[in-house]
Amino acid sequence: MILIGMFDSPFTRRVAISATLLDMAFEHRNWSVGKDFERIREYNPLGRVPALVLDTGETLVESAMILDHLDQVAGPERALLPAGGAARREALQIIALATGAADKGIHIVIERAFRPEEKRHAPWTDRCRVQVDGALAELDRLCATIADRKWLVGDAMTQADITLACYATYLRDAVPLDLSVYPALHARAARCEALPVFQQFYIPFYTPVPNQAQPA
Ligand SMILES: N[C@@H](CCC(=O)N[C@@H](CS)C(=O)NCC(=O)O)C(=O)O
Repeated sequence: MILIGMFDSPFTRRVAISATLLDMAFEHRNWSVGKDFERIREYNPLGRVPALVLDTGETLVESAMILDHLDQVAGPERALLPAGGAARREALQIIALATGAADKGIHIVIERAFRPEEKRHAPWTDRCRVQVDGALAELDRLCATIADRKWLVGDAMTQADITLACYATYLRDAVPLDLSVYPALHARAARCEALPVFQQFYIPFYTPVPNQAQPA
């Protein structure tokens, strides 16, 4: 398999961490959505990352669909998303809120990276910020209610833990925002980020610059 995208993308990062936890090896193409846009479009017509090229030659896009494929290959015993019932519903609810926060955070980042200053619209980014804060406050409340539990859902790490940590770290680095405002969420994300597999796929955030080289 070949995973396309830089690890400062929280979507690419959660795929890399999940594949590694599932013992699935992959080659990596460290391509930027800025300078490598055309190259990425050859694999994903949306020009976004991650894209995962399978050994069959098929290319999967959208991190949720890629993760679904990895779980299918891993089988129900090892899958990172619980198979059903309350555990699956709870994990998906956490993933949904975290995904919404990451998407709104990306709008803020894109406004800054791709629009000239005189064309930026503060009421839009302010609204996004309210939405990010709303989702993180709810996730913090959820984390506070289960602060004594090692993992968010059940007795083992699930996709909810991986996604929450990757997206919270992205928001901290890229928006940027102060996660200590959400202490229970912050503590939980920090515990995941301290694990070797999270560190293996961490790089600091670089604002994408269209058609320009990224720092090494
Ligand atoms: N919902 C998508 C989001 C992917 C996404 O927005 N990736 C960003 C990088 S963090 C990207 O490719 N941005 C470039 C663009 O949208 O032009 C997923 O989960 O894969």
